[in-house]
Amino acid sequence: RKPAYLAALIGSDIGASLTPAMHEREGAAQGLRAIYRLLDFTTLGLGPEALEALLVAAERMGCAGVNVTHPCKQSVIPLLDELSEDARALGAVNAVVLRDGRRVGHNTDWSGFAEGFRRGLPDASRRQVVQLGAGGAGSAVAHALLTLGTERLVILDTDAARAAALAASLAARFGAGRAVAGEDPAKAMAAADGLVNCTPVGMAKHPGLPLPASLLRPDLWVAEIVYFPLETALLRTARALGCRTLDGGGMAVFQAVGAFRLFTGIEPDAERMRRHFAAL
Ligand code: SKM
Repeated sequence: RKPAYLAALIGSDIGASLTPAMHEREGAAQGLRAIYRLLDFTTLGLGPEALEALLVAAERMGCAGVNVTHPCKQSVIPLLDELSEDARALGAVNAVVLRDGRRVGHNTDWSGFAEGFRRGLPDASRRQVVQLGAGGAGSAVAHALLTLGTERLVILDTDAARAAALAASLAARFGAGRAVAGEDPAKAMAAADGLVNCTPVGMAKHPGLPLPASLLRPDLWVAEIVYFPLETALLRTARALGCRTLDGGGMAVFQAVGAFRLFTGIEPDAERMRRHFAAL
């Protein structure tokens, strides 16, 4: 009999997640009996205070690990035995390895974005980058960009205090001046090599552009983290102008690649997982 691989995603309203299919398909291709379940607070009729009960359930079922998503990426931390260095720095966990009665938290969101970027825009200059959105996803993407060598990251958010708080926390970790909260989008864009959108604008429920199209130029690269739909209005507009673009699929796939590696100890075939994602 093939070895079993059990995992789960814990979060609210996660019915449309493509993560289970990516893990199960890759697991099967690696010769495992892979089952990846959704533990959805909404469909279970539970509140987020049930997080610990769901973690215990996953452990008792023999899950090798769980991904956690909204609204649990911070609230899971006090329930863990250990954190990876990057998860601690980010203050956010999206992957928990369950082994020998211990729970170890990791963050494959930032490493997923970084890997998608390296592959998708390998030689793009990332010295000066404008980032729209300072929420949870934005904090992972900013960590990735600074790790990839961005010298100056200008963060814009409709909530100026949130942009300032993220910039301050990044500057404390990566060095003064490497991340700043911007005020004037036109000024920030004039000096930028690239733009990354970490706001929900562009999703079906939030249509439109996250900044005026007049601020785009053909020599910019433009990256998205939205992947429902893969082609947002921003990417369409940027591509029509001649910009190089990176869609949100990279981060979605490579967070799963990283989690699969952590949970199973097996090196997944990233290209196969990417092809599978594209076919979903
Ligand atoms: O961090 C990821 C998580 O690992 C999986 C996920 C999903 O499948 O919806 C979303 C992100 O939060």
